[in-house]
Amino acid sequence: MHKGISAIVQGLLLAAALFAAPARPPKLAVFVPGVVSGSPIYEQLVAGARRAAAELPGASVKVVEAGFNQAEWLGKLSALAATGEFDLIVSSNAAIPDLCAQAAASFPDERFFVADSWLGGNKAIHTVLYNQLEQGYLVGFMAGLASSGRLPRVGPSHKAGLIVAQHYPSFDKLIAPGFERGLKAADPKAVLETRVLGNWYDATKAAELANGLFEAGAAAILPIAGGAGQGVLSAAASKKRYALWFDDDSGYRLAPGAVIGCAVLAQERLVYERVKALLAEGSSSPLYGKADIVGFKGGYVSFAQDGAAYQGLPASARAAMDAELARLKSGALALPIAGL
Ligand code: RBF
Repeated sequence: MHKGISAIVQGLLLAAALFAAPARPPKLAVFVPGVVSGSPIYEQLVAGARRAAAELPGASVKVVEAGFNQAEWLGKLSALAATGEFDLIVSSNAAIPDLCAQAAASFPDERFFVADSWLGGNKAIHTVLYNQLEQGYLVGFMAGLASSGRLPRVGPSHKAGLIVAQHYPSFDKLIAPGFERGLKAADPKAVLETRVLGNWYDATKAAELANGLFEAGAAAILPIAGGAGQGVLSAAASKKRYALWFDDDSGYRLAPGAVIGCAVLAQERLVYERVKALLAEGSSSPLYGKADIVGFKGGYVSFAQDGAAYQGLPASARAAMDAELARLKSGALALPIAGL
């Protein structure tokens, strides 16, 4: 009897405590593997996290720029998890889920969302991969219009280039193969040359590599090099050739006339949506452990057609691109991926 009463009293006290406990406002950390400025994919990462937080009363966002020394990333990520302060650590790129898995082994209560990456089966981590086979294809096709001589600045050269900061899974398995497929769809004779820069910030060296490729005949080049990509845009402008741009449509404004295509990721929207869902569902959200893929179909990968340079291209070239986009939309052109 005595025992029974005390159990009831304890139960009531617990219920009262749970009921009265104010929900602590969520705390978010954004781990930027690099620096934000100059990398549209990271600018969108931060903007998406901030938009989600702005809609949750009292929520805060701490942004940590981990810099370009990748050897320091695990230590910096673990230090963030070790504070135990953050409901969720948000990040982006193919190298990050492995580091999260290591940090989660030491700090099992921490939760992670990593965009632009692929890892399933870890209950502390949710990842979403973009279909970058589609993204690469879209600007590769524009490069092929240039290399086949259908655009004003250059005759048929049947050459195009990629300048990448470093090799990594989503570049090697999706972006580069997608670009090459698009290139050859528009210009079956085209040859693709790839140059590796060695870092994500040296715009001067990127311009030198681009100049070399342009001198060897490349009609158009796509940089995948973060802030260093600006060097490729200035080389294209000064050589009167073409460049493509990735992740947002800022290329059209950064090098007017030279950038003829921007393949856009809706990273801001994705991060906003997933962060909101994860914070609402809490640490046992069924999204943790899941690896999703998003792409052209949901509007997460697209081709920006509103740039002045794109609008100024010959109508026949724009019609060819329109037809390609229509094929992708209808499913006549399918570029499925199964992960990384
Ligand atoms: N993309 C950037 O725009 N800026 C960067 O600093 C950057 N650093 C990266 C570092 C690593 C280790 C990896 C794997 C990717 C990096 N990316 C960076 C590429 C990014 O994840 C994405 O592939 C490209 O932005 C193309 O969508």
